[in-house]
Amino acid sequence: MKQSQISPDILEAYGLGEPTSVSMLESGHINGTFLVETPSQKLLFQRMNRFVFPHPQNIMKNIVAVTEFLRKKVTAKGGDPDREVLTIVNDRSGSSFYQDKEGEFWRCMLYIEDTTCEAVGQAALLREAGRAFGEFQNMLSDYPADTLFEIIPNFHNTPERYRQLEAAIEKNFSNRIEQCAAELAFAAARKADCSLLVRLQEKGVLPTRVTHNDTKLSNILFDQKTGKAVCVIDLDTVMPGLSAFDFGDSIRAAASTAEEDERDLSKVNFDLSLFEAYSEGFLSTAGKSLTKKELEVLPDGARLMTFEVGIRFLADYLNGDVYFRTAYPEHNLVRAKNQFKLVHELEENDQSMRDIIERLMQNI
Ligand code: GN1
Ligand code: MG
Repeated sequence: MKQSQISPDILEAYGLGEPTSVSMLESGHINGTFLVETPSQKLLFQRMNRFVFPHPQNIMKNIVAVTEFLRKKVTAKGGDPDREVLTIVNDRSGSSFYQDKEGEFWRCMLYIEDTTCEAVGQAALLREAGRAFGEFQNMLSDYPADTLFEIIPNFHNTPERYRQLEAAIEKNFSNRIEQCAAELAFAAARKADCSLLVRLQEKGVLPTRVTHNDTKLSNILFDQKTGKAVCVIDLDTVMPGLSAFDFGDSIRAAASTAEEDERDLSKVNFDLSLFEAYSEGFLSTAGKSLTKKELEVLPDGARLMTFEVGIRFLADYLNGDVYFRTAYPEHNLVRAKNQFKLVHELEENDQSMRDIIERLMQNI
């Protein structure tokens, strides 16, 4: 079966007959996502990437537990859990995932109508995104973190990510080191910075929380008519983590003036007004529950998360593009250059970011 297809046995496992349409959605670098329409419903099927996620069963246990917890919170607030929380659809045997004949793991979710995802934002959208991710973190603040599986160990351990880059340099599997000499020098100059937040976490200065860990703008569904954030999606990496990294990953992805694979670096800029809009939304829902130290390191989270994703793209480029889905040979290098341009601008705007957070916190 081709990677871009969904076979009839999968649909049958979910008790579905002949669909009226099936389309592959191109968003995301990791899983394969399909929209399946039948006369009575719209469903999303996802093939979970077995290379990235060797234990899909554990992901589904995490997601089922977390979404059930969130449904109760949303219901208690008077919200609509079918719209504001992802709904996992079980297969006919009652399982939250299905393994097909080829050994691939699939899951099925309800499609949430009249919503859209955005990759790059405007201020109003970012305020909403910040509010939604802040609220997500808030709702999970009393979730017992130690009951969750750590889906990808060391996922946001920046010094460990740096060691992975060093291993990729050492191997030089794809023989591409010369093409990225400037980027490797940029990374090397920031090696010491990598440990900043992880060290504070190890010392207990920063608390470990239940975090989303992939907070890009496209992981929120917005209401098509009102522009309000409806639902946080892509819960694959919900696990214990740092608030600064969830905040930082959003800034990386959404306070840039271009998408993360824009080649023309003159179009890639850090936009302080977008940073302010996101921060305003985020602090309005998460601000009160964050410690003074957590607030203080939010700008560090933005810089380090951007750097971390940059070195992951670079390592994957050196490893021969085995992790992130690429559309052309230099795609990962383009992404790394793009992220490093942003790191540079985040460094230059460090004080301005701190001033904004401090000012916004005065009204919380
Ligand atoms: C991947 O799920 P997706 O494709 O949105 C990656 C994130 C990166 C992101 C960069 C499990 O996210 O960590 O920040 O690409 N997810 C995983 O766009 O590695
Ligand atoms: Mg993801």
